[in-house]
Amino acid sequence: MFSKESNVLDLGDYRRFAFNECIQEKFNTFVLDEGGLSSPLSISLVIPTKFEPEGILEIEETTLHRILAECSELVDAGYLDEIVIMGATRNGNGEPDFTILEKAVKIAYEELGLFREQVDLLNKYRSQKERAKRGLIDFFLKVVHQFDQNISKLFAKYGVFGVTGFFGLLPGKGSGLWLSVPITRGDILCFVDADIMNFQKEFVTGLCHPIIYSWNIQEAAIKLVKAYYNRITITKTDPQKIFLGGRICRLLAIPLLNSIVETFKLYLGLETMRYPLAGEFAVSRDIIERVDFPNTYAIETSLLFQTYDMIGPASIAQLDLDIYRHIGQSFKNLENMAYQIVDFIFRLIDEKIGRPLTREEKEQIITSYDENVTKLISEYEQIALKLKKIENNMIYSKADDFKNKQRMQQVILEVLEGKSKERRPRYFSYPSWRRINERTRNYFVLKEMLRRRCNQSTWSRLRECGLLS
Ligand SMILES: Nc1nc2c(ncn2[C@@H]2O[C@H](COP(=O)(O)OP(=O)(O)OP(=O)(O)O)[C@@H](O)[C@H]2O)c(=O)[nH]1
Ligand SMILES: [Mg+2]
Repeated sequence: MFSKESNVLDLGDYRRFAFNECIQEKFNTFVLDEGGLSSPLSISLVIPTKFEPEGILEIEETTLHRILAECSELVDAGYLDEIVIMGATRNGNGEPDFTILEKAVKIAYEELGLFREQVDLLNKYRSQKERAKRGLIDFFLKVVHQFDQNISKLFAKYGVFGVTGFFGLLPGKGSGLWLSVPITRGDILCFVDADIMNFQKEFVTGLCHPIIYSWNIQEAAIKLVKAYYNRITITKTDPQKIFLGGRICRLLAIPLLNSIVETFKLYLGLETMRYPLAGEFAVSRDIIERVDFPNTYAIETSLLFQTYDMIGPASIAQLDLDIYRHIGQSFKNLENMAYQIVDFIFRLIDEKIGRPLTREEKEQIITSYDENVTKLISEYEQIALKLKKIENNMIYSKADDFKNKQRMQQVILEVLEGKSKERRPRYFSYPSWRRINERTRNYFVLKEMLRRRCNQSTWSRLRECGLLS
C-alpha cells in the first residue's frame, strides 16, 4: 500500500510550461522503437466524438473548428504526430452515422494545412489515390467510427473477440477509447473531449510535457497527467444559459472518492484529485496498453484506479487548465453517467476487499458522502462568486446543487442496494491490449491492419464529402 506521503503531484497552472520549451523538449526526447533503434518520441491526439440524438449543432461544429485550428499550430511546430477522431454517432436505426465524420474531415481540410496538402496530393497523383484506397497512405488526421463493420471484421479475423468474450463493440465512451489504443502510434496518447469551446494548444503541451520531461531512456517517471479546471457550462440548445458545470464530478465523484478513501483506507492520495473525471489527460503507451477498459463513462475513473494500482500515486500528476468552457448535457443525461460511475466504483471496491460491503460500511459511506458534499457546496459557492467576475452571465444556484446532490445520493443508495439495474447500462470490461497480445500473439499485425482500415475510412469520408475525386 502506498503511504500518505506519496500524493498525486499537483503541477499547478498549465501556463507555467513555456510553449517553445515544450516543443524543444519533445524533439530532444528519444525512445527505443520496436526494432530496438532510438527514435524521436511521438504524440497522438485522440478526440472522442458523439453527437446524439440531434446530430451536430452549429455550436459543436464551431467548437471542432477551434480545436483543430489550435491543433494546427501544434502540427506545424512538429509537436503532434497524428490526430484521431473517434466517432460514435448513430442514426435512428442504430446504424453508424458517418455524416459527422464527413463534416470532421471537411473541417480538418480547412484548418490543418498538412492534412489539406495530403488530400491535394492525392487529387494530383492517381498512384497516390490508389494507394489511399488500399489504406496505404497514412493520413495525418484519421476519422474512425467505433461501430465500423470493417473494424469488427478485423477483430473477428484476428481472434480478438475470442479474448474479449464478446462479439462486436459496445456503445460507450470507454469502448471508443479502447479502440483508439491500437490505432494510434504515439508513445504518448493525449485525449481531449470534443466540446471544449476555449480549447488551447497549450492544454496539449501542458498535459504531455511532464511525461516527456520525466522520460528516462525507455520510460517516463510521470506516466499519467490529468487535467483539472472549473467548468463553465454552456447549454447546448440555449447558448445564453451559462452555469457552473462539472456537476457529476463536483457533486458525486469527488465527495464519493473521498468517502471511499476515508472508509476503506484504499487509494490514499487520490482524494487530492481535483477533477477525477476529466476527459483531458495524457498517458504513456506502456500504461494505456496495460489497462482494462470499461465500455462506459467510468473509463476515466477506471484508468485512474488502475494506474494507481500499477505504479502508485507518485507517477500520476494533475495540471490546472484554469477555466474550461464547454457544451454541456442536460442533467437527465448526466444521471445515466452517474449510475455508470457509481456502479463501476462499487464493483471495484467489492473486488478489492474480496467481499460485499457490510451494512455498517454502506451507512458509513452515505454519511461521509453527505458530509463531504455539504462542505464542498460551500466551496463551490465561493468559486462561483469568483468566476462571475470573469463570466458575468454565469448562473450559480446553491439550492440546485443541493437538489442535485439529493439525486446523486439516491444513485449511490440504489447502486449499494442493488436496485435500479435498468438504469445501469450493460457493464463490460475490455481486456488490456497487452493481454490480447499475449493471447493472440498477432497484435503487431492487427495494429497495422487497423491503421489501414482507419486510413481507408478517412479516404471514404473524403470521397463522400467531395474532397477527393
Ligand atoms: N467515441 C465516443 N465518444 C463519446 C461517446 N460518448 C461520449 N463521447 C465523447 O466523449 C466526450 C465526453 O463526453 P460528454 O458526454 O461530453 O461527457 P462529459 O464531458 O463528462 O459531460 P458534460 O459535462 O455534459 O460535457 C465528448 O467529446 C463526447 O462527444 C461514445 O460512446 N463514443
Ligand atoms: Mg463534455
